[in-house]
Amino acid sequence: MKITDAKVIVCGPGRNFVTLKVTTEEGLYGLGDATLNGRELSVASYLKDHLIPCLIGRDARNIEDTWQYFYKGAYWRRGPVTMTAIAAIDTALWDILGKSVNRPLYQLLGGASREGVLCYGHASGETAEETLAALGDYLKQGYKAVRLQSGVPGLPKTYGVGRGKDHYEPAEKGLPPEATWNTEAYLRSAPELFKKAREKYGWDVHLLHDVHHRLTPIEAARLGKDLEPYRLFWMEDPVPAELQEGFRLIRRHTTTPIAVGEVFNTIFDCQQLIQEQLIDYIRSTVVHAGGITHLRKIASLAEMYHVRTGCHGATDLSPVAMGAALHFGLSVHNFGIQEYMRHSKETEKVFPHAYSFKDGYLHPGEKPGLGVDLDEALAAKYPYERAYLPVNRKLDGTLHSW
Ligand code: EZ4
Ligand code: CO
Repeated sequence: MKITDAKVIVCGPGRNFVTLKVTTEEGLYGLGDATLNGRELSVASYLKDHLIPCLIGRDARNIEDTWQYFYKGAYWRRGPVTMTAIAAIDTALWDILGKSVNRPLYQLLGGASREGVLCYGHASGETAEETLAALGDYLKQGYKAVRLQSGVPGLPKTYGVGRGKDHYEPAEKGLPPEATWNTEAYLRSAPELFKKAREKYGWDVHLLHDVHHRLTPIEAARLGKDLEPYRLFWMEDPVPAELQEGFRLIRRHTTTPIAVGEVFNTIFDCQQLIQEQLIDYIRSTVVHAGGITHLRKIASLAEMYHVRTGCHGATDLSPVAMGAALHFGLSVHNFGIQEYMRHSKETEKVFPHAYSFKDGYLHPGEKPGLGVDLDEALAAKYPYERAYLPVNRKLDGTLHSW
């Protein structure tokens, strides 16, 4: 099964996506998501200029060897651009393998360990009342788990709060927008939101929250304690995670479960977090953590330490990554939950897919491989436009994590 062609497709149906399409001599093709929000063209170039020339002619079935070839063979290892490019190749090869034996991917990963993939939606609003109304809408749609984010009083714009009824999309065209941050106002308002949510909707729904890397360990410890009465499913990214040992401090103070890792790109980013049982959920996903091959290794390590998966699934991960995440989530034993932000209508049309949502669960479908396609002619109608995620500053102008 010789690889005869590989091309990178960059498109912008509502937001930018980079997709790799790998073709074999038999005429089979596989897709891999290569989207790195705000740095898309670097991955496209890394693939086109450096990896694809070495990929042509390789046997598409040697997935592990190909992964090692591009990881160890680069000499310069790890990093988001490298690992996203390797992930795209890896995902495309798993897609081809599934198509070649006419099986949905999850069957090649050990089969279904559950009937569906529990997912969480995103409820947000400028005020707690708006967020609670949005939570009510999600419950009506059948969601069993919902992330709550609300505006921080006094700040013009807050992470995670959608604009009007639009799908939440933080990247903006042009140069990076600037946001502001006030830790004290946030620490006062966040627990209030969850108090109100429990008072209004009770205890049957799983509630989640994303701190988005804004706190220090001791601040995160305080927030975790303040949230304890409301029994969150998780508190996500409480601090930036370059300093893995920093999580010890949070852990010492609170039983609120901790999730981290959407920006991690290898197992080495979470090795200490997992082995010291400093977290409960690992958020790394197929597209940014080296593909299905590498994510399976992360999950296997996590399984030994009672850590479950909780893959990132924002709209900047294309339906190709979502399909891959669902096959992974259906099969892996220590699955926890899957993030699910619905893509725009334009994106859904450009990427026809077999996965579907029902009663709070996602299922990857039964099509061979990933079950996700790319309509190239339609994609060509939505050209790439440069866009950036915001940068964030404290009220005195100091640059802060966004
Ligand atoms: O801000 O994917 O949990 N989800 C998130 C996302 C991230 C974006 C960044 O590209 O934190 O909304
Ligand atoms: Co997040």
